[in-house]
Amino acid sequence: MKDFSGVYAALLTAFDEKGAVNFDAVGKLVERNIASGLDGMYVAGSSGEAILMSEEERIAILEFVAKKTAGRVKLIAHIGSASTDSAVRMAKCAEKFGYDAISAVAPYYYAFSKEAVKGYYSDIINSTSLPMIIYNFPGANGFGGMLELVDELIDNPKLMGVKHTSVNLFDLERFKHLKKPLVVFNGYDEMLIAGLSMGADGGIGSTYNFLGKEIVAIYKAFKAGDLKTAQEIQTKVNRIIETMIPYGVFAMEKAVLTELGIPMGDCRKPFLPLSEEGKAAAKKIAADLK
Ligand code: MN9
Repeated sequence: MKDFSGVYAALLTAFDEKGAVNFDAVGKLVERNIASGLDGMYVAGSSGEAILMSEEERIAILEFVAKKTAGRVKLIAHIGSASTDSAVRMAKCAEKFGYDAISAVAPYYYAFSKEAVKGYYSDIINSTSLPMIIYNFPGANGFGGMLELVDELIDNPKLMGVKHTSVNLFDLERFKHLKKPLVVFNGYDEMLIAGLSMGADGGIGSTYNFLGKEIVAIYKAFKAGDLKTAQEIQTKVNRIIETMIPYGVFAMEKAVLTELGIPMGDCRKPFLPLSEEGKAAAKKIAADLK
């Protein structure tokens, strides 16, 4: 199996003034991420606002990014949905488009039982030949039983890894020490070196879209055993993330990228447009990066 370790941008989706996907801008962002030295992209996940997009739009993004990337970096397709059937349809498309792996958040909205969530993952995993990276994001859907569930699914040879978006780094470490070695990704960018210290094989993050070079430098320094350098860059990154949080992280990331020359547009409703203060803060972040 491919070596999946490394750092992946959780690709943002650009929208035009009418709110439609702006493929031209998405293409530019793909090129920026590849040029930053990132190992790959995680496509149509939370950061890509996939939850606010139709199945057709998600499939169109998956296809576009695969064609644009053409094998230059690794690609993970997020195909998670509230509906198993929809997730399976998107997983089959990801396989057809040549993705390296699929990933799915637990089904949301209804408080599904652990057995139901287990059925969802089994159905998706059995629908393609691709490896699966389970997206553990308890903050989004309230599903907190993922460690136990992954342990129950561990014998499935296609279960390959976990994207762990949680501040519970004890669980992150435990995912690394189940019956078989899983590939574990750190999900909160502001805690990247903490996740790596607890055994994560890499990270997947939204800020990587504009801080790709810094993230690659953190990862390389950490791997080389230079914790001091890794901490210094993490602190630089975290000063920026701290500024973004009050205004909305995705809207701020889009505004920074727009300042850097890629017109990302607004986030989809019900996200609100970025405030004037937020725009000024984004301008400053972009100016400091230039
Ligand atoms: O994909 C992102 N996760 C979520 C990863 O947004 C839930 C992160 O990159 C965060 O946006 C980032 C800021 O909190 O760490």
